[in-house]
Amino acid sequence: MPAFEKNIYVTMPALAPLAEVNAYLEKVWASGIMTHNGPLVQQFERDFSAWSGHEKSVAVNNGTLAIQLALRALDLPAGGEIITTPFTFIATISSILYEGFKPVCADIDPETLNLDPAKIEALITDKTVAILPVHVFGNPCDCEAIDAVAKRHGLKVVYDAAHAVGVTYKGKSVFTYGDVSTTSFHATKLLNTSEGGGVFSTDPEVDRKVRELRFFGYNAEKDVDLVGTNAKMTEVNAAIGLANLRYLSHIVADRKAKYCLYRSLLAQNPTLAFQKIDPSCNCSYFPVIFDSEATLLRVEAALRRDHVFARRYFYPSVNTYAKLGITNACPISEDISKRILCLPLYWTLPEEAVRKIAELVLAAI
Ligand code: T4K
Repeated sequence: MPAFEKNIYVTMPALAPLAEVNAYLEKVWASGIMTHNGPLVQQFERDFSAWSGHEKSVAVNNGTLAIQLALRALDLPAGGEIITTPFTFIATISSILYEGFKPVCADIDPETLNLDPAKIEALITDKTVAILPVHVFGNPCDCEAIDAVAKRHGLKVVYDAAHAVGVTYKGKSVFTYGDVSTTSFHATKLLNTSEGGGVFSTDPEVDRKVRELRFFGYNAEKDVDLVGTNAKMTEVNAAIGLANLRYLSHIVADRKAKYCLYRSLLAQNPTLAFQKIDPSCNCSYFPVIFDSEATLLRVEAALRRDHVFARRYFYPSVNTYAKLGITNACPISEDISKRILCLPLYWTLPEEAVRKIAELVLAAI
């Protein structure tokens, strides 16, 4: 008999009661405005900025285009090199390539799993135009050290904060660091609009450009001064986001509590390692690092037999995808990628299930 009757996936969307989404949708139906920076998108941008404590948000249709628009808004020299992390989701790298830049991977810190600021400088060449770190699993990067390297070499910084809703660094929203930050409001994220993303900059010029870029490049005079695209968030997506936003503080607190529970239960086994997290980490994922890939595969298979579907975020280390043409080796990322598994963690996951999954992991090791 499997431990769980129904499948347990790595995550489930955090959803407000349908009636609360419908209350917003009624406004959409009444006005007939479905898209084009409508009133709900504007409200979502204002309310989300207020919740997270940064100045301005530009809502877009996903976290991948958010990175692309951020890169485009910075007017970086065409074809330049961008130093980034190999321990990330493919979208970080594909966005760099899609915008015509060359990704160069610097290795990660083995404890925080974020881009190691000490590894950046050796990779800077006369072609380097920017640094693009990721706040991995919602654990903030060492922004001070990264921004100092960037300043010394006259480079721009774009933070991929896809996992980092609600995260602070030195008391301020992580979205306020670098030249621009981006996030994802995908169904699997703490705050979801089904599909969606956000771009944040304290520079009004970057903010203006991103707004134009998401709307075909039109400026306020309906002239086109940028090569834009269609990256608008719809009113329906904003309605879902506004309803979910009311529960966001509760969702973050719930993740942190379940994260701590997993950690305390699994700490019994000294062969397991965990990401070293900052107190402001939003605990959006629960990654476990095993002593070998063989152990990981054994645990993953055992969980599957009990209908638990953990996920190998992030595997493989993106610098090893042959098609991407990244030539630098990143031994720490390559090693950790083979040994890290994210266990189910989401709002509606019962505490009892966390206890049971931890028990199954310990038994399978
Ligand atoms: N930068 C970073 C660092 C990122 O991690 C991501 C995305 C991005 C940029 C780009 O942001 P977006 O363009 O996606 O906004 C998922 C997500 O699709 C992706 O958003 C996320 N990161 C990545 C880490 O994970 P998959 O292929 O692993 O997810 P999927 O569809 O298998 O979903 C995982 C589990 O969630 C499923 O087993 C069941 C559950 N689920 C999923 C969906 C989509 C649901 O219950 N309902 C749903 O609608 O990529």
